[in-house]
Amino acid sequence: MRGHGRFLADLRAAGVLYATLVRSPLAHARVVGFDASAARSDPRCALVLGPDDLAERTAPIPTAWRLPGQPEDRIPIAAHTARYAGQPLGIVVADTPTAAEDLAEAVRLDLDPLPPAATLADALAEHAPPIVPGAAGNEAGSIRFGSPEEDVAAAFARAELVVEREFTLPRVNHSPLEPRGVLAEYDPGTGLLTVHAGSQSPHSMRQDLCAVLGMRADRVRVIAPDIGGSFGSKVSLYPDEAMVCAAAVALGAAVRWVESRAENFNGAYQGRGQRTTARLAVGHEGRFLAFDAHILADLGAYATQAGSGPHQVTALTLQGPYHVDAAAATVTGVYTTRVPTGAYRGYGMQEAAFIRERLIEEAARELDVPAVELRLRNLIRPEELPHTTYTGLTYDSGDYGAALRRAAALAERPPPSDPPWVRRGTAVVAAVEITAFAPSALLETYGIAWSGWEGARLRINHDGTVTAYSGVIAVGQGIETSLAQIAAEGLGVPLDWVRVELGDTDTAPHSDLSAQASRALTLAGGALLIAARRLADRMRTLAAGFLGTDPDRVTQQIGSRADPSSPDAAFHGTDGARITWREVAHRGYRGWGNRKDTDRIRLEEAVDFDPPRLTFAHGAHAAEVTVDVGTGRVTVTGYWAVHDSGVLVNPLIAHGQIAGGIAQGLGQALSEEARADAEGVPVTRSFREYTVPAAQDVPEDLVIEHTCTPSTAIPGGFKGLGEGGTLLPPAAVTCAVAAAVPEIAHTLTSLPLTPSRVRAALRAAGIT
Ligand code: SMO
Repeated sequence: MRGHGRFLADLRAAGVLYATLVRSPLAHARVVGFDASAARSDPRCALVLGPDDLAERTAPIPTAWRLPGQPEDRIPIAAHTARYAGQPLGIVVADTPTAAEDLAEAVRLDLDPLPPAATLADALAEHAPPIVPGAAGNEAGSIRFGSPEEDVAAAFARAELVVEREFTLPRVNHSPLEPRGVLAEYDPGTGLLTVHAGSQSPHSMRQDLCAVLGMRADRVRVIAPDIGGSFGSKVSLYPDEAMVCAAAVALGAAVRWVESRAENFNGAYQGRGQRTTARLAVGHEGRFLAFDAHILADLGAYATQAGSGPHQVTALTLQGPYHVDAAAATVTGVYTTRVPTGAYRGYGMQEAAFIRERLIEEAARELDVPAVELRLRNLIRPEELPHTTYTGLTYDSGDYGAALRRAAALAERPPPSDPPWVRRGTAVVAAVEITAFAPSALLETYGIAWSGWEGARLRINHDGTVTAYSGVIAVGQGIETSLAQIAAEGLGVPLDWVRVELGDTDTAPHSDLSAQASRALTLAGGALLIAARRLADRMRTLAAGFLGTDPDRVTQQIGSRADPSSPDAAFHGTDGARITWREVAHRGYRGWGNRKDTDRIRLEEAVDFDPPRLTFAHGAHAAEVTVDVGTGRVTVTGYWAVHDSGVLVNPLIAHGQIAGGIAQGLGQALSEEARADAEGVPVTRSFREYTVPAAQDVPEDLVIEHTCTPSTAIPGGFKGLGEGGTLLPPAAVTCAVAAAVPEIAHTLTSLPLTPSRVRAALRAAGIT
C-alpha cells in the first residue's frame, strides 16, 4: 500500500467546477416547485438544473432485465415526482465544493407529499399508494423457474417431513471505502464528452449516457480510474451521475462530483431486500425430494439495471449442490418508496444459500440426525457431473463432498469449558456459485440485454515489453496483477514486463458486464491467455526464422529479471544459437526475417472470447459461535472456509478475496440492516447507525483452504471467486446459532442476528 492510487477525487482537471445534488427529503412527493432564483443570482454559481431543465436535456435511463408483466417505467433524470428519500431532483454547479453545497441548500423545493409505502407489506396492502403511475398495483410482475407444478406437488405429497419457513433478508448498504463520483469534461470544440467515473462497467455506462444525453457513441468516452470498492453498487448509470454529465455538456466545462458518505447511504442503490416463503420436502432416509419458494423482491422505487436480477438468481440457485426430485421458485417484484435495490456481491446466491441451508439444518434437527451427515447424503457426487439442475444450470465440475468434509474436519475441536450463560455451536454449510457470467447466447435466453463475451488486446512492444488491454476494471480486487500474470505466463516473460490497461472505452475491447458476477478473471483472463499463446507462437516462429531452424526445435528461456533489457529471456536454437526475446520483438517490428504472415506484421493480437457455458465454483463454510444468553450477543469464535475456484492464478489475491467476502458476509449475518422509518426516510445514514464488521468481529484465525477442480469451459481452468466468500457466512453463522441454542432454532429466519433480535427470541423461549 503506497498511496499512489488515483481515485476520482485525486484526478486533476483544469478549471474544474464542483457539483452538489439537490435531493428529496421525502420518500414520496410531487415536485410542485424547484425555485433556484437565489442560487442562480449568486456570483459563485455556474449552473443550476432543476427537473424542467433536465427534462429538456435528458431522456430516462434504459432499463434491462424486466420481469414478465413489469410495467415500462424507466428511471428518469428529470423527476417531477420523488419516489424515495434521497432521490436527486436537480444539480447545482459552483466554483468550489463549499459554494455548491451552500447554493444547493438555497434551492427552495416545494413538495406535495404523497403517502409512502416503505415496506413490502405497506406496498402490497389493499389501499397502498400507487408508486408507478398507471400500473395496476405495486407488483412488478412475476417469473417462475424450475420443475412443473405437478412434479413439485408430487414430491411434497411423498414427503415424510416438510419444513416450511418465512425468511426475511433486509436491505443492506454496500459500504465501499470510496463512495461514488464523476468527473465529466465536455470540449465544445471537438464535441467530446470525457467521463471519469467510479463505474464497474465503463462500456455500459457509455451506452446508457448516449441514450440519456442523446449523444453519439464516438463522442463519449468513459474511463474508470482506480476504484475503492464497489461490490455491485457501481454497475449501472445513476441519475445523479447523468446530471453531472449533462451539466458539463451545458457548461462546456469540467464538472466534478464526489459523493459524501451520507449520500452513499441514501442515494446509492442498496442490496438484498427479500421476503421469501420456502419449503423443503424430505423423504425416506433423509433424501431431499424438493425445494420450492416464493420470493417477494423489494425493488424499491424503480427497477434498476439489475432490478429483480438478484432475486431471480436466488430462484435459479435455490437447489444448490444437492440432489432433489423437483425444485421450483417464483419471484414477484414489488415497488416500494425506498431507494432502488440492485446488484450486491453474491447476487441472490447468498440469499439462496441462507434459505436452503437453514431449511436443511431445521430438517436435520427435526429428524434428529447430524446436519453434516444429512448434507453429505444428498450432495451431488463428482462422478455425477456435469449435472443439470431443475432450473437449467449445468454444473460443470467440482467435488462438493470433499469441500464439505474438509470444512467439517477443520471445525472439529474440543469445546472449551464455557460459563453457564454461554452456549456454543458449530455448523457446516455448502453452496455452488455461478461464475464467469456468459456466454452471450445464455444471457439472451434470460432476457438480459447485454453481451457476455470479453475481449483482450495484447501487444509486444518494440523493446519486448508487453501491454495488455481489457474492458474489465479494477475495483480493488487486484485484477491488474492477475491479468499480468496470465499474460506473462502465456508469453513466457517475467511479470514485470507486462503493463495492464483497463477501463477506458477508447482503448479497451468492448465489455458490457465487465467486472461483475465473478467473471473478470475468467473471461478477460481466458481471452488474454488465448491471445498470449498466439503471440507466444508467433514469437517462436519468428525466432526460429532468425535462428535458421524449425519452431518446434526452439526452446524458450524465461527471463528471471525484472528488467526488459535483460538478456536472460531468449530463444535457443540448435547448436547453441540464441536470440533474445527483445531482439525478436525489435526485428519483428521491422518486418525483418523470412515472414510468410506479412498481413500480420504487428506483434499484437485481439481475441474475443465467449465461453461455451457457465462455470461453477463451490465451497463449504464452517462457523463456530458463542451466544451470550444474557445479552443475546453472538460472537463468531471460529471460521473455516474451503473453496474450489478451479486453477488459482494468484493464491494471495484469492485468499484476500475470500477473506474480504467472509467479513462482508459476517456483517450481513450479525449487524447490517439499512433501515427506514415508517415514512420511508432512511434512519441508517452513517456508520454510527449502520454497523459494518470491524477487525474484532472477524475471527483472527480465519482458515481458508482451496480444492481444485479445473473449469472445463475456461482456458487455464479458472473459475471465478470474487463473490464466493460472501455466499455462506449468514447461513453458517445462523445455523451455528441454531446448533448452540436449538430452543430458538425455528425462529432464526431473519437477518441480521443483532443482540436485541436474539435476546427477544431467547426471552420468547423462556431462556433468559
Ligand atoms: S453483485 Mo456484482 O457487481 O455481480
